[in-house]
Amino acid sequence: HDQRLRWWRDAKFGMFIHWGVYSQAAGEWKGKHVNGYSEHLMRKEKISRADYLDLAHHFNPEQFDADKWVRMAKNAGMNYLIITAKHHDGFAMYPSKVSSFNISAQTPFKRDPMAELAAAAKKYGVKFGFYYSHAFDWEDPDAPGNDWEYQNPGGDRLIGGANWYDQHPDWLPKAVKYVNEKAIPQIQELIRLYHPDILWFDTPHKLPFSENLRILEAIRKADPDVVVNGRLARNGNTNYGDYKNTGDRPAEFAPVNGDWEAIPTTNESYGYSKNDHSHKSAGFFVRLLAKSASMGGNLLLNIGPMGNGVFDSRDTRILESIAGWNKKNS
Ligand code: JFZ
Repeated sequence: HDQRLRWWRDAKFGMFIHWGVYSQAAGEWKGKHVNGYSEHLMRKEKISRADYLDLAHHFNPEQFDADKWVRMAKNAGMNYLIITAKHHDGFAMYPSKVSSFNISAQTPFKRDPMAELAAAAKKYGVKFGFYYSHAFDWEDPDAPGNDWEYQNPGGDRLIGGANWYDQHPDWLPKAVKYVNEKAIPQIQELIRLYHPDILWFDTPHKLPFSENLRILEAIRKADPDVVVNGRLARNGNTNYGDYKNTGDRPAEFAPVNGDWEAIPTTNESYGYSKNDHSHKSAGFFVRLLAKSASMGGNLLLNIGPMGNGVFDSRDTRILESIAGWNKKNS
C-alpha cells in the first residue's frame, strides 16, 4: 500500500477529465438545457440504448490532441491525469473487445484516445489512469441502474436505489452476471492495454460489498501496483481502496485522516455543459490547492472537454491562469 501510493502522495495536484458521448450533447437534449451533471444525460432524459447510440454515431472529436491535453495539465502543475474510460452510460471510450458499446464500434472516430493519452502522459512524466463506472451501467440490461428501459437491479425509482440487494436478493444474479461479463473483463482489459497507474471508481453502494471486493481482488491480481481510490468499495466508514475521497463539491472539503483526495469541478457539471456558466475563478482553485496540500490531501480538478475534442475555453482560461501562477512559484 505505501509502495503503491508513493507517487500519488507526492503528486498533490491532478486533472480529472469527464469526456464521453454525453459531451457531444453538451448538457442539452431536444433543444432544452439539462440541469446539473451533463454526464447523467441518459438517465435524466431516460434515453434508450438505441437513441443514445444515435448520439454516439455523431461523436467525431477530430480535433482531439492528447499532447495538448497533457501539456495543459503539466503546465498547470498537475502530476496525474484520470479520464473516464467508461462512465455510468456504459459507453467505453476505447476499443473494447468485451462490449461493442464503445468508441471504435459506434462512432466515426477511428482513433484510440486512451492510447494517445497514455502515450502523451508517459512523454511528459504525468501519471495516468481511468475512471471506470463499475456499479452503474445504464446500457447493460443486467447492471444496476437503468430502470426506464430494462428492469435493472438498483434503479433509481426502484425501492430507493441503494441497498436494493437486501430487499431484492432475487435480482442479485443479474448484477453478478454484469460484473462477471462486463465490469471485471473491461477492467482487466484496461489494465492489459494501457497499464494505468491508477483506477478510479464511484458509487459503490449500487453493488453489494461482496461484488466490489471481487472487483478489487481482480485488480490486485492483474496488477498489484495500480492505485485504487476509496470509492470502489466501502463498508460503513471503511474504505477498501488506497485512499479516501471527500464529497464532490468544495464545500464538503473537510479535514480527513490519512490519504485523501478532493474532486472539485470547474462549474456545476463534470461533463461539458455549454449552458452552465457557474465556473469559479482560477484564484479559487489556487487557494483550494494550497488548502488541500496544507491539509495533506490531493486535489483532482475536473474539466469537461467538448464533443469535438477541444477543451472548453472557460476551462482553458482557468488552467492557463493556474499555469501562470505555477510558473511564478516554481
Ligand atoms: C459521481 C458521478 O455520478 C458523477 O457523474 C461524477 O462522475 C462524480 C465525480 O461522481 O457522483 C457523485 C458521487 C459521490 C458523491 C457525489 C456525487 N458524494 O459522495 O458526495
